[in-house]
Amino acid sequence: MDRPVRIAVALSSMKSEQWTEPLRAACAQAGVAAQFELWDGRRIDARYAVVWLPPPELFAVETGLRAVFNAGAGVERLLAMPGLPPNLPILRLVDAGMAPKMAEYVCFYIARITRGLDRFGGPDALRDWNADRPRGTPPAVGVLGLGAIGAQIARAAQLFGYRVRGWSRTPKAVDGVESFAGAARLTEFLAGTQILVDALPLTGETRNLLDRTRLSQLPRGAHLINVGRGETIVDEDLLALLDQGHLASAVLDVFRAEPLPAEHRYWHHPRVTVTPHLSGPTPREPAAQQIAAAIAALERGAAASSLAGYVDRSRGY
Ligand code: NDP
Ligand code: OXD
Repeated sequence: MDRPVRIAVALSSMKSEQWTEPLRAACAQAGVAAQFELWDGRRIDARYAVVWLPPPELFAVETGLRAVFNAGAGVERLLAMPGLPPNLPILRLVDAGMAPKMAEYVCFYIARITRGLDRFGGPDALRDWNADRPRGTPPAVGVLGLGAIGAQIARAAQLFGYRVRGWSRTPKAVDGVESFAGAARLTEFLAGTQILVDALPLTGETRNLLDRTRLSQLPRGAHLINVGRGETIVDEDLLALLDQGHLASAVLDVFRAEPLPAEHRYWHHPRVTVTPHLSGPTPREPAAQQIAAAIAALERGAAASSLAGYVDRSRGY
C-alpha cells in the first residue's frame, strides 16, 4: 500500500488543531490517503502545506513541497514572506463559503445605511410609527473587484433591488451588473457610485488606490464599505473626507495594521464602524473539501496552474 501523503498544517491564529480532522476526512472522501501534521518546526518531509501566515522557516525546512494551500482568499502576506521559493505553486481558496457570508455582511450594512435602521435601536431609539421610509430610486452600489467575492456581493445587492456596477481589471458579465474594466474607467465608475464596496485583493496596483483624489471622485454623501484589504485605502485621506462631510460614512472590516491599534482614530470616529476582520471567516468543511479536491487532482498529475485558485504571482492574486 502507498504511504500516506504527508501534509503540514500551519494555520497560526486559525487554530490548526481544529483543521486536521476535516482535512483528513475530506481527503479520504476525495480518495487520497493523507497524513496531516501540525507543523512544529521539525521536518516532516511534507509534500503539501496548508497555511495561514506560517512561520517563514517552513519553506527552508520543508524543501520537498509541491504546492502550498492558503487557507484564505488573500495571499499578499504569503507572497511577501522571505524564503518563499519562487517556483512553489500557491493555491488560494475560491469562495469556499466566504463569499455568501461577505455578501450578507455587506448587504446588512447597505440596509442599515439606506433604510436608516440605526434609528430604531439603542437607548435613543426612535419610537415613531410614521418614521420616514425610503421610497425613491435606490442608491447605486459600486463593487471594486468582481472576483469570487465581489461578484457574489454584487449579485446579492442586485437581488435586493440596488443598481449595481462593478469594477475589475478585465470586463465581466455578471447578470444585472454594469461592468467597468481597467484604470481608464475608474473615474466614471466612482462618479456614479453612492455606496462603494471594496472587495479588492492587495497588490502593487491596488495598494493606496483609494486616496484623496479617488475618494473625492465619489459623489458628495457617498458611503464606503471595505472588506478587501486595509492598505487599498489611504487612511488619512479617508478620515479627512469624512471630517469634511464629502463622505457620509465608512464601514471598515480590514485595516493597514491588524489588530487595529487602540489609539487609531477609526475606533472613535462618529462616522466610522469598525469590525475586527470578521466579514468572511473561512468555514472549515468547504475549505477542506476544496483543498482535498485540489490535492487529489495534483496527485493524479494535474498541473497546479490548471486548478481553480492558482495564484498568478506576476499579478499578485
Ligand atoms: P479574486 O481574485 O477572485 O478577485 C479579485 C478581483 O479584483 C477580480 O475581479 C480582479 O479583476 C480584481 N482586481 C484585481 N486587481 C485589480 C486592478 N488592479 N484593477 C481592477 N480590478 C482588479 O479574489 P476574491 O474575490 O476571492 O477575494 C478578494 C479579496 O477579498 C481577497 O484578496 C482578500 O483581500 C479579501 N478577503 C477579505 C476577507 C475578510 O474577511 N474581510 C475574507 C476573504 C477575502 P479580474 O477578475 O479582471 O482579474
Ligand atoms: C482572507 C481573509 O483573505 O480572511 O481569506 O481575509
